[in-house]
Formats: sequence, C-alpha cells, structure tokens
Amino acid sequence: MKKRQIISILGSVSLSFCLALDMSAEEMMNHNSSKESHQGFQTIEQPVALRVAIAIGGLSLMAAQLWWFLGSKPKAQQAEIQDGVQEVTITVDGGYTPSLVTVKRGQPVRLQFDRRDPSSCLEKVLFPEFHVAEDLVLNQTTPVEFTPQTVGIFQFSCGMGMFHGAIAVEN
Ligand SMILES: [Cu+2]
Repeated sequence: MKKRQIISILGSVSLSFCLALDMSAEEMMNHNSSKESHQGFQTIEQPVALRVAIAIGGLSLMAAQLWWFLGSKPKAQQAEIQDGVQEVTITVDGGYTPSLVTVKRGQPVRLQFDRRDPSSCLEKVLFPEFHVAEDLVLNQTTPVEFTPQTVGIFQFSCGMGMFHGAIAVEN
C-alpha cells in the first residue's frame, strides 16, 4: 500500500514537473515571438534544442518510472512443503527474487538464499521479527530457518535496509 502511494506521488510530481517545464518553454517561445512582432525582429531563433531536450528529459523520466514500477512489483511465491518444512529458494541478485514469500503459520520455514550478487550491500540478510541476521556467502546457498508463530507480513532486508523482501504468514 505504501509503495503504491509512493508511486502515485512520484507520478504526479514528475508529471507536473514535465508540464511546468513544457509550459515554461511554450511561454518562452510565445514571449520570443511577441517580441518578434513588436520589434520586427526576424533573427530570434526558436529554442528548438530546448524543446527537444525537454521532450527527451520527460520521456526518459517516464521510462524510468515505468521501469521502477514494473521492476518493483513483488513476485509472490508460495513455499513448498518438504519433510514438514516450508522451503523456498530466494535468488539474491540486485534484490530478492521472489521478494514476497507466502508461508503457513506454525510450520518451520527454510529460505534458501542463493547469493549471486557480489555487491557487499547484499552480504547480510536481516529478519528483525525473527531475530535473524545471516551472512550470505557469494555463489552459495545459505539457509535461513525460523518458525512463524503469528499471522502477518514480515519484512526482511539487506544489512543497510536498501533491498527489501517480505514473508506473508497465513493461517
Ligand atoms: Cu544494502
């Protein structure tokens, strides 16, 4: 829910930003052309380069937003039960995939963190609610185990809180 709000705020802010830029460009052009007619100047160039720059800027901003929106969509995955343990493999590469894992309450969970990202940012994974702080070895799979006792959504993150994932505990 929070993420959606951020997206909509970001969207409206950048949209108004684009509109404001476009309007100011238009204004400048109108201003220039009125100058032309009043003073008879023919040599004032229209700021074509400026217009193009604004168009490119706006488009790339929109593309960035789209990428961010699509890229940050959580990919939910239900843990599979094997020998009474709910197990799921999470790939650690520029974030966590899946970033949302659904598990059942009261049953042991084993998350297999497959770390492929050499960035030191992702060398630790923290589960504050489950009192877990695990070091992830590069190019290895590190299991994280706990048994969720309460229903809810519990976040996990890298050591610095830059990348996030969540465990949804259901009845
Ligand atoms: Cu980090």
